Amino acid sequence: MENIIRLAVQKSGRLSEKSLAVIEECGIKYSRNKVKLKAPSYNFPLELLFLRDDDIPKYVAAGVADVGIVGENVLAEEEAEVRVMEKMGFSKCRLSIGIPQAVGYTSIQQLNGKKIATSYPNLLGNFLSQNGVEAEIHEISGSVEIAPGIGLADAVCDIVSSGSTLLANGLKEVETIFRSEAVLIANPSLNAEKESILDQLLFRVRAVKKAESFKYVLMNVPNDSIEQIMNLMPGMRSPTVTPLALEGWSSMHSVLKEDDFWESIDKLKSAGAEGILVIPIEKMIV
Ligand code: PRT
Ligand code: ZN
Repeated sequence: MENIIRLAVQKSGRLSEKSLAVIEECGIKYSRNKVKLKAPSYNFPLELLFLRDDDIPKYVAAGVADVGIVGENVLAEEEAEVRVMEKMGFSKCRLSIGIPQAVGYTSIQQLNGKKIATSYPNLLGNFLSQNGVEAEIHEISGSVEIAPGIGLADAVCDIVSSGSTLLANGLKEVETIFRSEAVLIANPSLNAEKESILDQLLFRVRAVKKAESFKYVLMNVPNDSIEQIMNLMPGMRSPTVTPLALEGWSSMHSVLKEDDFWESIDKLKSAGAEGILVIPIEKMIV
């Protein structure tokens, strides 16, 4: 029985850098030779495999890799049998239908009988049939967005992030059919040893992810506002409060959720907090 897990990440592309950054933040060290497909870690029982993103789901399903990091869009399109263990919170995008800007849009029914170019025939096909639309799906592997402009299709179904690619090609987004982000997937039947390494990996990944969604906050507060501020910032268990040399004031330390950041800061200020310092957290284990 092999006592390592093989983690498939995208060789080069939009997922690569962030996938490797998470591995590094998990304290997993490896040396990479750019021409090689594999990189073993020397301080964690893991080997990295560098693959094209489209191949990751089937390689994980087949057990060539034990785990992988891939976009949900690719996973859903490939329909591979894997377990989704964790949403990674990066490479967020959506799969949308775009039509020429000059064409008015009233409803999805308008796509009946039309030709739609995409690299996602399964996801598009399912969406169209759920909506009772019969359209011709024209599968192309790249530069989907130029298809209407060169007369190859009436519409596109492609990944959108900022929307600027659609815009630059004279298209507008009319339907969102799928929302995606990078996920960590695993083979459905790992042996006990690999499963336990996966647990250790997930523990670290979650600590890194959690840290990213919180900030450490230090501030000076008038003593008679401590209770009010404590209610605004419950912290991990409860905030740390230590007296300042200045009579009537304390220093308060706690954590704040990134999502509520500005709203919380405004409330803290109106409750009398001063000298607010906000510090990134590297790892967070609760
Ligand atoms: O070579 P390999 O097959 O491994 O890579 P790839 O070229 O197939 O994929 P890659 O690296 O482009 O994307 C990998 C994954 O990143 C995708 O499967 C998505 O999960 C995710 N992702 C996030 C994106 C985008 N954002 C994105 N903007 N994938 C593609 N795009 C493209 C899109 O196809 C379109 O051409 O960017 C353009 C749209 O971007 P905006 O910002 O102009 O809307
Ligand atoms: Zn790809």
